[in-house]
Amino acid sequence: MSRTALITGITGQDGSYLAESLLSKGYTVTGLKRRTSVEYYDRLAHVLHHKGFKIDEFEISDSGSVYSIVSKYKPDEIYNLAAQSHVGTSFNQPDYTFQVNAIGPMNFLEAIRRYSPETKFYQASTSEMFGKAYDVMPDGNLDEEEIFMDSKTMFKWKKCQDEETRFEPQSPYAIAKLSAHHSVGMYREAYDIFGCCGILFNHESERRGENFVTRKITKWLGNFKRWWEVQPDLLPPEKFDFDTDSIYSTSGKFPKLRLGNIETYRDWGHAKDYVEAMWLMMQQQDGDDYVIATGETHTVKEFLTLAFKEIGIKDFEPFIVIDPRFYRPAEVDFLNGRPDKAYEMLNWKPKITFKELVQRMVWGDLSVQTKLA
Ligand code: NAP
Ligand code: F7E
Repeated sequence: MSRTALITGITGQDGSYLAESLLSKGYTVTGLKRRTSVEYYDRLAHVLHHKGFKIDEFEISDSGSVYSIVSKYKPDEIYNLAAQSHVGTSFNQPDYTFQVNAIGPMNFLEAIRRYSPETKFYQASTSEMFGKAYDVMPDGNLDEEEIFMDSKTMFKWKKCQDEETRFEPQSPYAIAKLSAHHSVGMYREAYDIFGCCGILFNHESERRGENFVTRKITKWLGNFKRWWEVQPDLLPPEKFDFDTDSIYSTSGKFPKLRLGNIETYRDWGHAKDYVEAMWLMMQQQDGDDYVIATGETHTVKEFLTLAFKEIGIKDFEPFIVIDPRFYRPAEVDFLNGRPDKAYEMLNWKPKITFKELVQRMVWGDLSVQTKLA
């Protein structure tokens, strides 16, 4: 008999990639979604009609709803990906964010304890839990910006976060996720439930939500390139006129790209690689926590530079506006994962590089109908 899995957050970026991956491994998959007035399955086009796949409805913040689902399916594996996943939004909706991101996972753990104790549980933890905290590790092969020299040892040291780094969350989102992270540890200890937490660093894709910074940039580039291409005189970018808000050509204007803090560092990978790590964690003998990252960090500015280069623009500065509306009350300045444990224990390594990620996202948005990749 094929193994069974429940995936919450099935309509999200990771849910769609994970469903594809599990179905290709022969699983029977039930995707869980919340009730919405309009059914929206764009990201699931590849799996919607697969015979091993179906969708069921639930609400993660409602314990009765979660208990019913778990006792109905008693699956081999549950992947809890559902969340209010936007850090900026969590500052405006802290209560709701906590209900979904902290109470929701607790509802699943309690349901497993009561109704299906053999079910394995995956919780989508996050690098945001580290917040301002990082460690320093020796490393010999780094860019100037990533290192500082220890005057005694003359080693180069790399700032990074791994499973041992302390948590210093900086947002309601991160606090709620940290609560869920500790809940999994507690249910593991107290009730011997198989629970694992993937401490995933930022991962993006052509299917990324449109208000995360990477996709916001590539979506703008796609729209801009289409506008630029229909300019009758096809001006080179150096010939555009700029004011604070718009880019003028002889025949019209286009709004500039408005962004917040572009100095922050993120460790960006591709979601397709990261869902494989989720599955590998669930195949281990015991539940545990793993950092999943590329081990490389880049600023939003670097992402902008590479992305604009893809459409032939060398300098992105004239095309953007820094808008205080997109600054957060507290920021996470530097994230750089050290995924050595996942390399060693799970034999996992990301395949898609930062440069390829940027290219795939830009080219995804350059085609009018973003193809599922
Ligand atoms: P995403 O695209 O925003 O997807 C989130 C999913 O959660 C959507 O399917 C959403 O449904 C669902 N959801 C939200 N509120 C819900 C509720 N009240 N009840 C039921 N479902 C609800 O996020 P993602 O990028 O795939 O991330 C997956 C998980 O990993 C999230 O838990 C996120 O916090 C975590 N994470 C993400 C990253 C990353 O860089 N992507 C890194 C670390 C951790 P709708 O479609 O109806 O909104
Ligand atoms: O911001 C800066 C922003 O919203 C990245 C989620 O998947 O990864 C994600 O959280 C950086 C931040 O992702 C804009 O201030 C500048 O420094 O794309 P983001 P995030 O906050 O890192 C973690 C690991 C998760 O767990 C989350 O679920 O970019 N930034 N200007 C901007 N960010 C946004 N969204 N919009 C801007 O205009």
